[in-house]
Amino acid sequence: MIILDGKKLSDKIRENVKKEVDELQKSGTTPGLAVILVGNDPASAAYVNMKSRACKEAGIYSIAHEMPDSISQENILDIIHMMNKNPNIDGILVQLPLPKHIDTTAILEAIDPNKDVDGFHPYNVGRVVAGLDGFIPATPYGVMELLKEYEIDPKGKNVCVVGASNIVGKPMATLLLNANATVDICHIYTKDLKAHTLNADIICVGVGVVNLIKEDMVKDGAIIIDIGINRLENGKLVGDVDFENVASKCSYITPVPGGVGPMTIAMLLENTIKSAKNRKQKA
Ligand code: BQF
Repeated sequence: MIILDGKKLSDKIRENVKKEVDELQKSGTTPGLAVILVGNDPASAAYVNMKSRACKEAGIYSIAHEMPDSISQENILDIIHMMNKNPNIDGILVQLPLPKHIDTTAILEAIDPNKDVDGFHPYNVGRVVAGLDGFIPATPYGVMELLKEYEIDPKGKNVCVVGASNIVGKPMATLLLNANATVDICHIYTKDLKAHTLNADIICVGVGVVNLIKEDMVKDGAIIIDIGINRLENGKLVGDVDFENVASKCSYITPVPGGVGPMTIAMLLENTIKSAKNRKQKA
């Protein structure tokens, strides 16, 4: 069993991003990221901090717009319109989830697709589905880079994606399909999850259920990608896979923490400099 070390690869990618930022800066372009955080969910605040810190380390200019839960949709849209117009901002990211009184789709659709570094705007979703160049959502993008680093080619493999969110599951399935895998997408209404996971050469799971994937659901030698993030009562961070019992059965597995999570941050930085390069090219 080999650990897919996302921390190690993310460090490598972030070093490379830093070098590219240096190059951009020498030619007069400083990449910029705007992060919008609504409300006071501690997990969301922690993710935003992580992203801001990563930007700073890489030499990317970042500004966090923090606003109370009570903010109106119009006020959020105003900030987005401002950031759309701001020539120093290459990427705009709205930390999800948003409060219930906010229409998330309306917010995501307000972001200029050329600054949509999270890749959640329908324009980029469509481009990625069509196999065209566009912003790829950071988490599934990170998984694909992790597979590439360990020379795992999804082509012709049976992949089971568990979870069908717009942020993780659907784009994950899309990227794997584009890489010529045969993809099952499972979700809460799936009748026999185990039948799907047992058939899989690669399982990608991200639903937020502790120990959802147990050893009897995994084929010998399978590759396990754990995208789940759960905080236990004792403060410990775990994924959706019963790591202790599953690890010995599989050929490769991602740990939590230190697997897919750090890759998410690294790919956000990649998307931000991709946008900055596009801006430079247009100038
Ligand atoms: C690690 C996220 C659920 C809902 C909204 C490193 C992160 C996590 C773990 C991180 C996540 C999860 C992010 C580790 C960003 C990934 O060492 O294992 C980094 O910061 N993430 C987010 O922005 O929104 C979420 C999960």
